[in-house]
Amino acid sequence: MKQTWRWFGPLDRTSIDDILQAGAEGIVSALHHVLPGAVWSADEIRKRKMEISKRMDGSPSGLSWEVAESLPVSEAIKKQAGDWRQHIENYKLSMKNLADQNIEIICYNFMPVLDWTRTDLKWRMPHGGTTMRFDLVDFAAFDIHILQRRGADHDYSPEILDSAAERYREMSEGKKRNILDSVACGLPGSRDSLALEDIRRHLDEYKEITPEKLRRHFKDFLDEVIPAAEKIGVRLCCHPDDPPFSLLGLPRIMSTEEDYRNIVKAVDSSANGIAMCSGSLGARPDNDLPGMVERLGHCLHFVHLRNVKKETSVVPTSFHEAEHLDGDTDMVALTKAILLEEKSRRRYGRKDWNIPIRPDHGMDILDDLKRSGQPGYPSIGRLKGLAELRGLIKALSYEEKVKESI
Ligand code: DNO
Repeated sequence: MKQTWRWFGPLDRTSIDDILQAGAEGIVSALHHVLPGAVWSADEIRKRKMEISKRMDGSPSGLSWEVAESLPVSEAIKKQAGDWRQHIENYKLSMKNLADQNIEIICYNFMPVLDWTRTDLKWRMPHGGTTMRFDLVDFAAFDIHILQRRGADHDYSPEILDSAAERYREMSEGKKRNILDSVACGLPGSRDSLALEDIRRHLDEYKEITPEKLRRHFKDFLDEVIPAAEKIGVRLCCHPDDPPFSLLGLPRIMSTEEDYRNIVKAVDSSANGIAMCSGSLGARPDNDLPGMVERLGHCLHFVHLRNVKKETSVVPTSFHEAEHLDGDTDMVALTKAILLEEKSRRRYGRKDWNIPIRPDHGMDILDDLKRSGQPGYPSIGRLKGLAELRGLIKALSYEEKVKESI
C-alpha cells in the first residue's frame, strides 16, 4: 500500500515538511480554488506539483502528487442543468491535463449539494481531544425546526421526531449556529460555507430528481468520461456518500455494496473504479467492508482508512469518528483484505498493485487543538492514525511472508 496524505495546498496548516515527518510517501491534492465545472489548467497543475516537490527551504521533498481528490463533478452535471454538457467537456480536459503530468488516479463523488456532513466538528472525547460527530437528533432538529424543510417530518421515526422537538426547545443560539456551521461546512478545501437560504435553494433544485434519475445522470456522466479516461490511462474512482444515507430528502446513490456494484457494472472498464472510504461506508451496519474488498477489490483505485462508532444498528444512526483502529469496522480484517488484493494483482502482473491509501481524518489532539486546521484534517491526529495503520500493515505483511516461507 502506498501511504499517502491529503494536502490542501499552500494554505494548509500542515506543511509538506510536516507530511514528510509523518512518514507519508505520496500526496493527495486538488485545485480547491478552481470552481467545480471549470478546467484544471496545465499551468495550475504544474504549479501544485512544484509546491509538492519542495520543502520549505527549497530542497526536494521527494514527494509527488499521486491522486487528484477531488476533481469535483459540478452540480450542473449531477442535475443535468445549465452548462452541464460544457462541464463534462471541461472534466475531460482536466483529466487530460492531469494525465499529461502523470497524475493517473482521480477521485470524485456524486453526492448532491453536500459532501460529508456532521453536526459537530469538535466533539469532546473522554481523553480531552476532539472528533467529528453526526448526531441524528441534532440533525433532525436542524432539518425540521431550523431549516424548516417542507415534509422533513416524514423522514424520521416518531421517536426521533419527539427527541428533535425537545432538543430544539432547549437549544441555545450558539448551539444552533454550531450545527448550521457544521452541516454547511461546504466542500472540504473550500473556505465558503452555505447559509440556510443557499441550502434551501439547492434543495429546491433537486425537487424533481429522484434516486433513479440521479442514477441515470451518473450513468450518462460515466458514459462520457470513462472512455476518455481509458484512452489517456486515467483511473477514476467514486467516493461513497458520507454518511451513507439520504439527508435533507436528497437522493444519495453511493451508499451500499449494491450501489457500487451497479456503478462498476454500468460501464465496464478498468478506468471505472471505486474509492473505498471505510469511515463513510462504515456508518451503516449492513456494509461489510472486508467483504466488499474481497468482492469488488479488483476495481479499487484508492482507499481512505478511517473508523466510526455507531450508536444504534439502524439506518440512519448517530455516530462519531473513532480512533483509526478502534470503532465498528474491523480494521485488521479490512487491511488484510487490501493486502490480499494487492497480492493477487502482483500475481496477475497488474501495474497498479500498490494501492494508495490515506489516513482519513483524525482526532484533534495535542497541538492540533490550537492549530484550527481544516476540519477532520489535523496534523497530529492523522500522524497518529497513519502510524497505527503503518504498524498494522507491517505486521500483516510480515504474517503473509511467514506464511509464504512455510
Ligand atoms: C472528506 C473526504 C471527502 C472526499 C470527497 C471525494 O473528508 O473524504 O470530502 O474528498 O467526497 O470526492
